[in-house]
Amino acid sequence: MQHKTLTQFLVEQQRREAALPAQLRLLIEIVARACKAISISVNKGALGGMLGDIGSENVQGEAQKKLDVIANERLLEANEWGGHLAAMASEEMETIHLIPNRYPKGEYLLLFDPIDGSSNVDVNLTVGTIFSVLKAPEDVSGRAVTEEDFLQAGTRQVAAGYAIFGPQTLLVLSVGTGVYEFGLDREMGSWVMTQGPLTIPTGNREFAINMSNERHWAPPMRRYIADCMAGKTGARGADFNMRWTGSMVADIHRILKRGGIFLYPWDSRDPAKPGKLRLMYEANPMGYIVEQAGGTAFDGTRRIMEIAPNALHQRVGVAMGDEAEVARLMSYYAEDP
Ligand code: AHM
Ligand code: MG
Repeated sequence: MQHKTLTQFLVEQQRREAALPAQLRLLIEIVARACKAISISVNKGALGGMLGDIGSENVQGEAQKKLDVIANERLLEANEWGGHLAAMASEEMETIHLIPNRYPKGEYLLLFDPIDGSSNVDVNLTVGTIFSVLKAPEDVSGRAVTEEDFLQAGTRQVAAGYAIFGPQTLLVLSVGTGVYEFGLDREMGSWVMTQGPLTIPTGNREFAINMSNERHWAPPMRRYIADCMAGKTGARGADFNMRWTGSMVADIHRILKRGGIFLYPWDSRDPAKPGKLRLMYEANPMGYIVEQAGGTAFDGTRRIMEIAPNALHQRVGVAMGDEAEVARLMSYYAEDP
């Protein structure tokens, strides 16, 4: 069977009635190409001197891995010259990255987490690259882009996706017309569609959470997990299974394929950090993918994609996946706000 390439898919999207704009198509092709380069670096590991810390901290105060920095550079370099972007923002950079004056400025804003799950890099477990695309305000062609231009709700995303570097390298993407998966064919050097549109299977009794934080969670979160843990004789009347990879991309990918719920909830440790995950680089793009696949994404009080951001590196509580499971958790929060 002849498989469809990413390029063919994007051309088809361009020919639809609600056409994918040419600049957005170019943007996705370039991000996908950068993800190929990142995949090569990830695969080289120790043989290419890719492992370990670089000895610096990022804006979040986290130790930066060599691959965090390399992947960040690959994405910046690949996306500077095409004329499709007004600016970029990254989990690994304190502030936004402007397009150099020597290149034309485009209509879009690109945000990314270059290596998500980077604590897994040195132990050869799955990591990924997450990206989110917003439209720049119309007047940016005549002025400098600012951080405020990026502070748009997730509902304004025009595309989002992730590359996952696991046993296979895959690209999972939505341009607002469902979620599609592409595998990296290393012989051809191209992304080839392997599945889509993806729909989250319902009813899988599997949750993903870092249980070691239990004592810090809010009461409704503790109740939800206690019910899952109680087994057949408890409130849920069923046994649940648990999985936690330490890479959001891997946990969300599993949920897209076989269902369940992913949780990194609000916790009480640091009032300035309502959760671990970042709204703009993790929760919004993954929320977009999950909703496009029929799931729900919720922060404890509201739909994640409706949050009006107040800072580029803002953190947020995250619950996403199977709509029925997220709805149940939402009802616990509503009963005990
Ligand atoms: P990172 O982007 O710095 O790698 O951090 C995000 C990761 C997520 O992929 C994952 O769900 C979470 O952090 C794991 O956290 P923990 O170390 O508490 O298990
Ligand atoms: Mg991350």
